[in-house]
Amino acid sequence: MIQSDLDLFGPQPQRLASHTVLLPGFALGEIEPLLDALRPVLRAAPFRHMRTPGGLHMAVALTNCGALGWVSDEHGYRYSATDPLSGRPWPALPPVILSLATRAAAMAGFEGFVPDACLVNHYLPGTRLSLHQDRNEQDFSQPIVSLSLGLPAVFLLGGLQRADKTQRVPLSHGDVLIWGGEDRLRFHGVQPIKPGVHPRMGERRINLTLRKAGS
Ligand code: MD6
Ligand code: FE
Repeated sequence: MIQSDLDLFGPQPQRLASHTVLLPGFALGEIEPLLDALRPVLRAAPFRHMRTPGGLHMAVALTNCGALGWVSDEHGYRYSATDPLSGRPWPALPPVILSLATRAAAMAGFEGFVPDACLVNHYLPGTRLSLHQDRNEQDFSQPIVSLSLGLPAVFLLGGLQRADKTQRVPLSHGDVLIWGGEDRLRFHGVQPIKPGVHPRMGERRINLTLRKAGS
């Protein structure tokens, strides 16, 4: 039997909602350059556990690169131009990461996406991210581009109300998820990461979310 031509190009984009697109394995051809770019970022701005405004320790460890970084403390959630740990600006957004985000966004129909913030989340097995909306950015007309690395996760894609039912979306190493438009304010979260060791990344999941946070 002759294989369908489509199969020769690897997994195809999947539309999960009207303005939500999963690009399976989109980053697989550039993992090493991405990791090379991430290493100096993590040296300058190490992962840390921030506190929620309610005083709880966040299970996910995080850091940022780009002009703006997402931070959380007793005053609330917001974007800051400086790393509260060092008092210095966040490390610059590496060109290879910026390029990946712009290309992925264009594939999903968001031409001209230029992020100014990259939130880097670190999950150990057992870590989850509870259902939330991303609404600290100035301009909700811009999408968010999310890159998954390491251990697989189940992403929960909800609706515009917290109580809406959620879709379970498996995310693997190298997958890129883009969402915007009318999906931009959907509730979402990550189920607890299953124990495991990823052959390249070890016992962790790292997720990069690229946003246009400022105006
Ligand atoms: C994560 N991601 O996948 C957490 N937010 O680790 C997010 O919270 C997220 O992946 C907005 C858009 C895409 C995302
Ligand atoms: Fe989010």
